[in-house]
Amino acid sequence: MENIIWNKEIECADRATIKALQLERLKKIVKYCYERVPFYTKKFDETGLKPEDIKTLEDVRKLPFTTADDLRNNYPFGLFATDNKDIVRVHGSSGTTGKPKIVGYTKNDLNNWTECLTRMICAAGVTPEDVVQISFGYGLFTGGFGLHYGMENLGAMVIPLSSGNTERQLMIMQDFGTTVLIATPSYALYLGDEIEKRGLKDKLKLRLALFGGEGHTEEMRAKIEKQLGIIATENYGLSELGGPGMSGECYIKNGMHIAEDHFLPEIIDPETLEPVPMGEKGELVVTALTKEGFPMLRYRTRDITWLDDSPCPCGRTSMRMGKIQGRSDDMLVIRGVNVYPSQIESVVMAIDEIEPFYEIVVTNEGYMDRIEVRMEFSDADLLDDYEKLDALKSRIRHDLKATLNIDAKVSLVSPGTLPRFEGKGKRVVDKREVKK
Ligand code: DLL
Repeated sequence: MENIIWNKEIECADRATIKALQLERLKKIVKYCYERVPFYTKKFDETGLKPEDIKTLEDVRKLPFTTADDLRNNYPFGLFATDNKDIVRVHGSSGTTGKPKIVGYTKNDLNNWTECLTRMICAAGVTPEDVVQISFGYGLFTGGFGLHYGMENLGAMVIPLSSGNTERQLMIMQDFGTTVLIATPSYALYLGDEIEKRGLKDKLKLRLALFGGEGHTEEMRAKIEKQLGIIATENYGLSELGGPGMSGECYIKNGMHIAEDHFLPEIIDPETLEPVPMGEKGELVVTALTKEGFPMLRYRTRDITWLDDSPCPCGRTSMRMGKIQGRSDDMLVIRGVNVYPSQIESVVMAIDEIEPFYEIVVTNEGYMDRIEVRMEFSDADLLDDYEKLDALKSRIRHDLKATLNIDAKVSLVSPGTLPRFEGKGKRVVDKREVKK
């Protein structure tokens, strides 16, 4: 399959060229923020920092951080740098409760966003011949619109279905000959399960999927790829930095290429806030280098990852970021032990007799935290065979203990009974009064 590099000049530029461009843009955006966003003016003045103090890329560390709380405190438009008349679109975070984090785009911002997405989808292997079913939500969520404009810019045929209505998704997938699916991995898993159950795989032309908006384990990706007979790439972004398009895997799948001419990434130790050496894990902090409507200096994403500047066989020279290891606020502390939901997902995916759907329920009995992992067994006949069911439960409990270092209750439920998700999955139900 032809693999297009959309913007060779930037995507394959040597490191010195990229760094020079980043520095030029960093200086410009710092001055822009200082002059136009009172929030930044105040922050700079409090510490005596002047835009002229930014002389090298490393000087980015002199800048103040911006956090999710800063967005909330300035809801809805307080961090915008232009008049509302220059804002042509707003989007927001995907949370369903409370006030969303609102971001705004000027016309130029939308053009840059489309450019970044076009690069990303080409890197994944999409071509103008593809028929692309966008099953990300359209709305305040950035996923649907972001991918939409990128795909149109490339010249692919776009089916703007949005998420949900699985019957219709499957009908259109067959009737229109969809070749590329855009979905959260949770929704792709749900679709894949339905396709398998209905024996539709051979009636489909799917060859590729672009996932994003949430993480998945490699085991989960392999399962969906097999189920649908496709390859799936992973893509990352967040509303605060404009949405998808910040980084995405190429077809080689060895880290997500960052659009470094628009985003300057750093990795910090979330406790000390100091930078960590290249390749080490920490919290991703990003400065948006070109945004006009909603510029963002040193945004603390809370996502844990690492950077990789080694060359990629695809020919792109951009820095890559590793798979998100979890959010620093995703981590559950159970009886003093740190537990990431992704660890549990790895265990679930390794057991053949279990479906890939699961739910993690955390409760508090007295002072004791309890964790229960609910899973679906695949073979409905197991219901009549208590001995086998018990043996399976004990095996899973043993595997969970070996991975998590704590005892978890295992509950096996009938196939098809746990929730399915059309957007991002919500697999943790924390019922504790005081969450740790
Ligand atoms: O999820 C933007 C997006 C849409 C990216 C579609 C890719 C594709 P938000 O709704 O603001 O924006 O959520 C951002 O989702 O901080 C991460 O914690 C998480 N996230 C996004 N992509 C990934 C990924 C969009 N590939 C938050 N792996 C981020 C892990 C991800 N987590």
